Amino acid sequence: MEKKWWHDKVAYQIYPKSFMDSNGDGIGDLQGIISRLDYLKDLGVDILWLSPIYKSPLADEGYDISDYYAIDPRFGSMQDMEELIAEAKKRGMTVLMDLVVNHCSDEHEWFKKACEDPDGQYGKYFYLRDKGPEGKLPTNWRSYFGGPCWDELPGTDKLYMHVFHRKQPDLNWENPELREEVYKNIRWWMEKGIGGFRIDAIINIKKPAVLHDYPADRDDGLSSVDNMLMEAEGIGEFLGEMRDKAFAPYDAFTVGEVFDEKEGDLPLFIGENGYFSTMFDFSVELYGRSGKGWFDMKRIDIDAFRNCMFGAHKKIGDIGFYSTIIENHDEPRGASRLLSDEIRCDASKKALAMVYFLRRGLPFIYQGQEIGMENKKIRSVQELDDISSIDSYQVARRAGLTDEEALETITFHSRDNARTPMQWSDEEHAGFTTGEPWLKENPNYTQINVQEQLGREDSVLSFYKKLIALRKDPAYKDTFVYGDFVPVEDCGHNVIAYLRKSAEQTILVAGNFGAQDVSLQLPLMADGTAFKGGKILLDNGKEAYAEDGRLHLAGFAAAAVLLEA
Ligand code: TEU
Ligand code: CA
Repeated sequence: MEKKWWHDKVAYQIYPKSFMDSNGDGIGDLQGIISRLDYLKDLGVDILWLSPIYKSPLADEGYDISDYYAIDPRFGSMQDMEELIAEAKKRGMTVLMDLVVNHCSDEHEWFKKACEDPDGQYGKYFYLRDKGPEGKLPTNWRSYFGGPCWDELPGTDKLYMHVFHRKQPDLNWENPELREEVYKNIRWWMEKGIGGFRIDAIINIKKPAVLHDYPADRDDGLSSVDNMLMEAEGIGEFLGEMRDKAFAPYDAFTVGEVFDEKEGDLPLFIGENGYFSTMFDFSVELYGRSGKGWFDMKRIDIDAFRNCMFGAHKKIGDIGFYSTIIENHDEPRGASRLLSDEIRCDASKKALAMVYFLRRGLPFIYQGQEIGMENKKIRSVQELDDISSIDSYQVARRAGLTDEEALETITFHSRDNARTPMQWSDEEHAGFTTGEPWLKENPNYTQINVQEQLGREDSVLSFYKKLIALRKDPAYKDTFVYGDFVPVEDCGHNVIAYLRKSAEQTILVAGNFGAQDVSLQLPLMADGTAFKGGKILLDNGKEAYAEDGRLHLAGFAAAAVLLEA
């Protein structure tokens, strides 16, 4: 395998609106990020992915872009952005922008021009259709955020398609002129000195040749977008072209947000000369999904988490590298989702960090994860900001859940959980802003915050630092980056264990997520004999030792162990 500059890096996702506010308006901004670059450098991360900061009405918090060449004034100016890129570079870090090109904003000038002249040049940038008899919509697809995928094109008698919110009209990738506009924009940003892109919702850019109805799957008479995605063929032509014309000339690092790729497509996406450098492993995010809606999702536990992880590695083998996560800006906090109330503590948060971080793949940390931030208790639907949660709450109510039941289940999955302000200190508003934060902070900031954990040797934050240092330690780096991932299949209830194996080394990574001590049979060496013991490279402060072919883990213990013959 050809080695790439990014293979041994660690990435960090910043949700700018909630990271750090520099001017007291309650909204995080670029100067705020710049002021925390030393913190990120000290943590040990290399790649910084910024959720969108382009000009936007923020209907979907920036995933609705009205100008791809401008910074939204709420986040700062282009000069601030240039300063951020330069300051990051000074510290050996590189910045990724979010590429949101399945759709733009209905406030983008392309869309405004399409409204003025639907039959003209810009009409072809979108999916426009005539209304059918008696107002029949062109298709019965249900948008991700609820309601039909079609709305009236303002000032005309036509309709436009949006698979997300109505303020996010889908761009027509069949139009070569639109594609060239996208590539031009990518090159423009690469010229500014960014390292590459995280690529939003990309699977949605390809629609079937003929747009038509599918059988309704809820009593709203609509049908999930998934059906059309399954039918759509040929996305590779677009993605290959984008790679060749926009990414490759700059050796851009790209990470795809790819849900629902087709069976067997993984090599095309992230294999040798794939469309992207890497893509996220979303097996946890997909676990327990239900066609009925969020309210019907099944909760994941440690055993199911282990199955997701092992399944993903089986699927990818050595085709390429996944990017691994336990949370992001669309998901519950990993510590709340994967650790039930009974087992959630600092030790299990560290164990969770260890077992996902030392997998084969590129680890991404989502802001606040490194201090163990948790879901926020939301008491009423009025507290919700996220459009997706609000819709999902209504779906749950219509399905017959009481207000209390609907709130409980929706707020567990709410995207707002990850979007509460970063908890910097125990000062008012968690030290995030001197004003009123745009989204209320999690009241647990008085206990969980960066300032408290920074100097404390046994904090979750200190553990993340050690983990990053271990992964980059020249003595083990090749094994952690390129070594095989070998699952320990029968490790038992609430335990996750696997080997990272290179020609020279075998490192066992194991976490016990239960309160009881466990003793694991170590796997055999290649020659069929037993490993005698092992050197603990890192543990989470709970007792762990390898002896006579077994690994002993106290309750909630986790360790990375270099096995010794
Ligand atoms: O998310 C896309 C997304 O969450 C999914 O709807 C996905 O396309 C679907 O599950 C496929 O099965 C991205 C962003 O991360 C999110 O914040 C945005 O709201 C969304 O795209 C629209 O830009
Ligand atoms: Ca601000």
